[in-house]
Amino acid sequence: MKPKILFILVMVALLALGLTGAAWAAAANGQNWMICSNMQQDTGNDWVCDENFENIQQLATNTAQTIISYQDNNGDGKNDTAIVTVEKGFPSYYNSLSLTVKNIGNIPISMSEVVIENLNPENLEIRILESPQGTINPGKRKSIGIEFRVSGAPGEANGSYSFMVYLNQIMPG
Ligand SMILES: [Ca+2]
Repeated sequence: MKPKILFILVMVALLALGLTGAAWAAAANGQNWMICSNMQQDTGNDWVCDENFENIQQLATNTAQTIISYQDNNGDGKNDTAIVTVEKGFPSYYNSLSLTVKNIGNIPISMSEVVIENLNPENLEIRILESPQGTINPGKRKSIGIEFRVSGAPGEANGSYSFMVYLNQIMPG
């Protein structure tokens, strides 16, 4: 066999080994939690509040809505990220939602792992309603409460604003 052909064969074999190793590592490092479901307060007429979530009240009109969708970023068939988007959000619009997260691993998950990534920090005030000391035990579900408000001066144009919620912990299930 010519050295060049042998070299190519060895490289192909090494590449195949590398790919198998990568696939195995991905399976072994599957996430140990998943996002199952959600509920939200705005199911029709809008809610509003003042700054710092004071004076929450419902309007008699329906302008804005909140869309909650999920992503499976590591492709393991389990949703790991929720994307929350307010459409036609106007200053003072308020909504409260809960995401149900299930621990599918074998160790407790700390609520301090929950991450909220605000994609429009100039237009969204967000707060999580759970204590970071809480935990989700293996096999159990827990609702994560989150509320948010569209900030800005009254009369400012309606906009589309988003944030993402995920857990900062991916480890063997
Ligand atoms: Ca609405």
